[in-house]
Amino acid sequence: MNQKNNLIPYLSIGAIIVTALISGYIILKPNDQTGNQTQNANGLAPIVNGKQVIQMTVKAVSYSPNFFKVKAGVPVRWEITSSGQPGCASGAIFSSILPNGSVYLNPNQGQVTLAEFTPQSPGTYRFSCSMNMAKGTIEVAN
Ligand SMILES: [Cu+2]
Repeated sequence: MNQKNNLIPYLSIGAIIVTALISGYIILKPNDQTGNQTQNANGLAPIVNGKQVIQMTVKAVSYSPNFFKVKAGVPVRWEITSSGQPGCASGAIFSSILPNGSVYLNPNQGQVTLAEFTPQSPGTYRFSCSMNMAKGTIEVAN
């Protein structure tokens, strides 16, 4: 075996390490587009023009923020901003709190998708991407 062939395993390991580092950076890099969720003293979403407004940014495999508290019986306007990071979280959000059970997102960076609904029953509602990797919670209070 000549010198060149002996190098191949090392080059493969190097390629794997570089790939892992790049993937890690893409997944973990900080996102400066995090929505500024302002909350009332009781943790409830603010009401603007009669609607409870919650704002969220979709990252590669997470939501930011990923917890919201709203009041039952008052319309909710859910403003969902795409970070443009690739991943199935950018495709759609699934939750039983949504009238159709899901909302399809505009995956392009900076694009805002609106989901509007009126939560009827108090409780804890989860939302997630189709693979249940990115997860969040909307708590509906009385
Ligand atoms: Cu996913």
